[in-house]
Amino acid sequence: MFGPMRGMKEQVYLGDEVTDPEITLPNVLLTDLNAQRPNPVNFTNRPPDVTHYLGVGILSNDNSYYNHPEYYPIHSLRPQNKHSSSIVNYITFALPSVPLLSQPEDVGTSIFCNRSTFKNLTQCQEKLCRCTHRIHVQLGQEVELVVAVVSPYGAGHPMHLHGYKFHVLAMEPYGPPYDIEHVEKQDKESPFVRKFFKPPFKDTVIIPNHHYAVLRFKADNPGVWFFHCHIASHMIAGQGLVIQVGDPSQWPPLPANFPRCGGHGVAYPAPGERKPCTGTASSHSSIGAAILLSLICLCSLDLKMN
Ligand SMILES: [Cu+2]
Repeated sequence: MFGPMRGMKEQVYLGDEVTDPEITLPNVLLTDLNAQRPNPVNFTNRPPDVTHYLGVGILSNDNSYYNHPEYYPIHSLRPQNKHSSSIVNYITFALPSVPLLSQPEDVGTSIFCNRSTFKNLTQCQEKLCRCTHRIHVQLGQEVELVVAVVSPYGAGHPMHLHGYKFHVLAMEPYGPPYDIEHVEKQDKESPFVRKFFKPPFKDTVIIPNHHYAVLRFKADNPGVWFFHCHIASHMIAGQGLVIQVGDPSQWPPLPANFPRCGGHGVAYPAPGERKPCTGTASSHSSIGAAILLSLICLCSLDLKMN
């Protein structure tokens, strides 16, 4: 059952018809609600094994995928015409060219990055930092994600985790400055209040602009799991990361004859045959860029012919 909600001038319940123009609809945050079922994992009021602070949003930096420094520089565009980079902790996610889960032995470690890779993350606010963003947790750890929306553009983001459901222990607005360093400092100096009694249990949570959410799960499902914004354009533009749980030796074996890179759904390897992928995230993107460039050239030719 729902009780009276915050911000109301009078006691109003969900489903009531509100006719008084003086009464504004309240903000109902997810953590105002209770889970209907008992917690699958009985978290008590103790710190998790590991906490990751993740600032998600949109950033207007010098993204070379959209702008050319000479012919189409971002600083020559009106603010409303500027392209934006999708980010988590200022990093734009790049899909790897090799499937991380089924061919970890073919993945070069150089494609990965995270917050600690960059000595000075402020550089990513000016220039694009694009790589396969990964955080690595141990199998069985209690993991907490403190996710804050840091965009200046007023958008919320529906963040979705593959492989798990998580408990939403907290969700609140926070004040400026709107960056993840500020959120982390606040939580460490005066920890955000966590709700351990019947916290909502979900696999997607919409985090409003300039709010944080505290998500917790037990990392008992080994593998590599995508955590991303579910707005398709944000996801494709790089608003996500992968959470690697455990090491490949702890992951379930592949089914027999599982397709390898180079034969997805078409060609299957002979027994014992290996088809290692070649290339990296950047070379993969170069191929994409070459295709895009070819299309642009073809369009230009077509225009000239007409
Ligand atoms: Cu988004």
